Amino acid sequence: MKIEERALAIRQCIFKIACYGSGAHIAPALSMADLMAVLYFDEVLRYDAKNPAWDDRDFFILSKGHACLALYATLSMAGFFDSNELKTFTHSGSRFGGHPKMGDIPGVEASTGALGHGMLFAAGIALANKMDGKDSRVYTIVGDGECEEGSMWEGFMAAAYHKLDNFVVIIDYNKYQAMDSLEKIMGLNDFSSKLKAFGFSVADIDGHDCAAIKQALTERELGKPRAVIANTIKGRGISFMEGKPIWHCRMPNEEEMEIALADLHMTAEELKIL
Ligand SMILES: Cc1ncc(C[n+]2csc(CCOP(=O)(O)OP(=O)(O)O)c2C)c(N)n1
Repeated sequence: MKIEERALAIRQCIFKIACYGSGAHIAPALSMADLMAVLYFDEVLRYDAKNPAWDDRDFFILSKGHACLALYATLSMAGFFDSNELKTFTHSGSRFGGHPKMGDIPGVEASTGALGHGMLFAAGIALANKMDGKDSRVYTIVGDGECEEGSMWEGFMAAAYHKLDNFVVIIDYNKYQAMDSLEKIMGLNDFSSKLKAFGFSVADIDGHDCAAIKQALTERELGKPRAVIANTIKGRGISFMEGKPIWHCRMPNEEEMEIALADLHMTAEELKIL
């Protein structure tokens, strides 16, 4: 399967899971689908779905935990668990809640959802792996709005200070946060020069261009952590959600559902099959 088709399959799966549950963050998950496709299906992340605790694995941590639909969709497609169980998303007693929980779900390496923590946790794992002489890498996806948390900049400082060249931070730069644009709430322009000043090696790319993503994720500079600024569109793949902050956490009505299905190249029947 071509990597772009994988990304579409992830988007379809995100939407299917959301329809089985409630309170789903669809648009934040759609924005990072191409990043997940390349990470898990284009020979970037080293993992063994049948042995999730494999000692030599790379780590992926979703710092913007509210976008867990993208993580659940990807992990199920990679074979970490049976996708059928995703039908229980957000149901009482399900291990698939609205934010990912470590220990409950194979492949979930950290419990996230409180913004401003996952990235630092990931940096800690990268530091520990380095101290242990392991060559594994640690990848994390953070939100651009999440970067308004002060803790993020402590993490960036620490990653550069410890020369974590096994650490890759991907900023899902979709220009929106919960209910409005980043610019209106607290503009954080020019991530690139800020992170370079902090000591990162930086790539600034189109976050929906799979070839560019792969190149940005695989290049590294000795002694420097890597930042990939992925310019994305929030809600990418469902026309009426794209770049519309109101869709941060909202389900479509009946009419909108038809448009969403057409945009995702799915029938109402296929929607039910997980
Ligand atoms: C510490 C903390 N404060 C507030 C929230 C509520 N919240 C959930 S998502 C979100 C916006 C996140 O924006 P961004 O990081 O840009 O992610 P996006 O969904 O736009 O990709 C907020 C404020 C939270 N989860 N954690």
